[in-house]
Amino acid sequence: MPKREIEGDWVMGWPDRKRPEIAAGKDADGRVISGRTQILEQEGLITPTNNYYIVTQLDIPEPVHPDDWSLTITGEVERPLTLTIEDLRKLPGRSVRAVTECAGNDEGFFDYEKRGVSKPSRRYVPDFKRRAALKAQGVMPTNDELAGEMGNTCAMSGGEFTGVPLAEVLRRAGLKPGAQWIWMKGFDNGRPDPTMQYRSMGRSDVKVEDPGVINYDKGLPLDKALDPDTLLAWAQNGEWLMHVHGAPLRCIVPGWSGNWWVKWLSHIEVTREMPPCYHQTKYFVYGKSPDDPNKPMLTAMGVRNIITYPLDEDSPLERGSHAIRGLAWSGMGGIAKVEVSVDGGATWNEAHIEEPRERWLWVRWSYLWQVDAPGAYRILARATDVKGRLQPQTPWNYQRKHFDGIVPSDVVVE
Ligand SMILES: Nc1nc2c(c(=O)[nH]1)N[C@H]1C(S)=C(S)[C@@H](COP(=O)(O)O)O[C@H]1N2
Ligand SMILES: [Mo]
Repeated sequence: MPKREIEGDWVMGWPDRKRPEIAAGKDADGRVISGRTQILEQEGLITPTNNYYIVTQLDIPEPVHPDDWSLTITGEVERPLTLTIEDLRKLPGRSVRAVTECAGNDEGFFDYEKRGVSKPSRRYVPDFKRRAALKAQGVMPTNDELAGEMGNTCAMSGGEFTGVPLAEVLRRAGLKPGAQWIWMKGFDNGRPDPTMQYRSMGRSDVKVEDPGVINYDKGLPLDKALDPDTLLAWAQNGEWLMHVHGAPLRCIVPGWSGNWWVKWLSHIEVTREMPPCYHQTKYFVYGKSPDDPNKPMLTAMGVRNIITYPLDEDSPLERGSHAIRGLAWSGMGGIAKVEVSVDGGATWNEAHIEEPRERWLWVRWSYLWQVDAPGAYRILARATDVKGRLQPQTPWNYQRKHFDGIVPSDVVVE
């Protein structure tokens, strides 16, 4: 056999296959402040921590030594508590494997569906260096540039989180009758950058509210807070949380979009009314237009499903057999069925779903396609979750959150 060189990286002193890397945005000191995952390069279900996407709405706080940190629980509770990491680690814990997905992931596909703009590539990852340069010059990107700033399919990752159920901590504190909202507060602060919202809407001709300097916070409804899989987590993928992912402690809210997963948690206040969090009422909301008076907060994701192979740009394909592959997951836990069509939706075939089928993680699926005739093919895949929900669940909304539509792969076979 001819000996081939292994092209890629040196890992532990040995040549190794090329490994996917995070696309990182850095601050002026070279510290990573944002990141996007190369999910199409991922094998298996768990995204390695150093490839896990990173999104932050405000300024990343300076790290706090875990021994100098504690969590306070106040408000509508019988016994206000102050807990250290060691206190939390003495409680009955659990690990949960779940997809973290930014609410704006794949927002560009809304425009493809609604306005017939050309299909975005799932391989598109924004150029954070260009973004940093524009920001340094104080230049506002154009609407077109804004539309491309989120990237596609790269603000989602799958991880294993270890911590203690939030319900367990609330039980120790003792909820008073009438307690309805669990207000989770991060110790990061800053003034929301209006470009974030312009980017989300894909337009910059709307007045965006300026709340001044705020802390990042969200008010979790009691039901979801008491779900045993909603965690206060100090570890991810078998090691302590990294600072960029919210160390020493963050929330894990499986099935609900990333913005609920409050990082750098320092204070929980239990309230009767929904707390007035800026990101809950002004940013992570549905609504038909910026001045729609009805802007419900985002909660569970819909039914998500993406074809990872073949994509349009994998054309031309050779005649023969191809494993059509993808990932599917649901905001309400578990995928029941995935179907694939290779004739533009005229006929559907059930895909094979690979084990394990965990409720909050994605499943990998595949369908073996035998194609003998050259031509153009439209491949579609649709998922149904264990609650019987089909794609799509989420209608177009002005902030373009929670896209869960069916995106075809249009390929040519030669
Ligand atoms: N304290 C705090 N928590 C936060 C945020 C933030 O800005 N501050 N951003 C949220 C958003 S919008 C997302 S998508 C997730 C991203 O989590 P990750 O960076 O660990 O992937 O964190 C959420 N938690
Ligand atoms: Mo997000």
